[in-house]
Amino acid sequence: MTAIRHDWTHDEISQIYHTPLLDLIYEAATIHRENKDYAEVQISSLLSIKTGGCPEDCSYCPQAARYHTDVEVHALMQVEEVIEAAQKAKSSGASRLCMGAAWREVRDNRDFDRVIEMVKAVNELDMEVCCTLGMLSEAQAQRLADAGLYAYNHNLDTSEDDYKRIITTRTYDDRLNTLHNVRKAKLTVCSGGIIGLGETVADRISMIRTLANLPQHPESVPINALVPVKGTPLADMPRVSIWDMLRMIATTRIVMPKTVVRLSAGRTEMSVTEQAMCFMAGANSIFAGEKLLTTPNPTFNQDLAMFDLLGLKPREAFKNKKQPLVEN
Ligand code: SAM
Ligand code: DTB
Ligand code: SF4
Repeated sequence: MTAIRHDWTHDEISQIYHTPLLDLIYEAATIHRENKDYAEVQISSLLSIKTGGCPEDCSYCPQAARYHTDVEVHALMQVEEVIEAAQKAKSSGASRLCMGAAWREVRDNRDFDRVIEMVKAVNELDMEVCCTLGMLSEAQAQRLADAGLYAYNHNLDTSEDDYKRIITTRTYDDRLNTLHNVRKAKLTVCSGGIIGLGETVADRISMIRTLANLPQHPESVPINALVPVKGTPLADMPRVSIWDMLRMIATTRIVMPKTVVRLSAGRTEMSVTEQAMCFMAGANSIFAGEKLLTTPNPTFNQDLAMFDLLGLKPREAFKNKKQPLVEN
């Protein structure tokens, strides 16, 4: 069995990342196959519960108020609307609903009370509930946990050194501090990044290293390919190459062998063949449903056809609770 390590050096991860591609994929696939459930793919569905108008300046994001994008601002959804969307996602095969809000941070106000009601309601549908709401205090994380939240998504996006180039309105330490608060509340952690922001390979390796050297590996690591959106500062970035995506996924799989690695944003630009290679390289989760938060994604039916073709099956909800992982 591959050892779970938290003391990775930059050079070690760099060596893995630069392994000749087919050897890299083979090694990642081998580690992935030590897990008897390798053909199971976790399906998460995203729901933007509060859209646009965000005060932050994340240079990739169509929801930042300061950029002129086509995103329409939408106030916090009603609980009933969320339940309806969750039921639809569940009947299409999603085991997890991830609710996203274009907030810098959670505030202790009536909107948060409503999110707590949403968490309770989706949890009652026997789905894993995930939220991504920006920065959280420990007390807020605890309130979410008490309401039945399963996971919290908070991405590092890039390396610590590169962060200031991408976002100026908060720091890397703010990000790490929220992850710490999430852990203190015993929630599972979902944290990953984006490639295609103009980062260097060293930045990618450094981000993987930060995630891997946390006291506990995140239970899930989303790897997003930048979706360039008109009006954002990164609108003209070239499309990420499949080879880079494969190297990121395979390296993440090798360095964090038990983690769920999610092939996240960017799938509309990928062929089924390219996605198949990502599953081979150790990806075992996707975001499904025709929309991510504000941008398009393949439909549930397209994904089910792909699962059929590749012999993959959707993972049931709460599997880790029923069969706890040995150690992360
Ligand atoms: N506002 C909260 C925050 O920033 O944590 C939650 C929502 S935010 C949209 C969630 C994540 O979506 C970001 O951390 C980023 O990784 C990802 N994201 C946003 N825009 C993206 C884009 N254009 N392409 C790829 N990923 C994107
Ligand atoms: C993650 O890593 N990717 C998702 C989710 N976590 C919140 C978001 C992708 C957003 C892509 C751009 C959009 O649809 O607005
Ligand atoms: Fe706001 Fe999150 Fe978008 Fe940044 S990524 S602008 S915090 S919604």
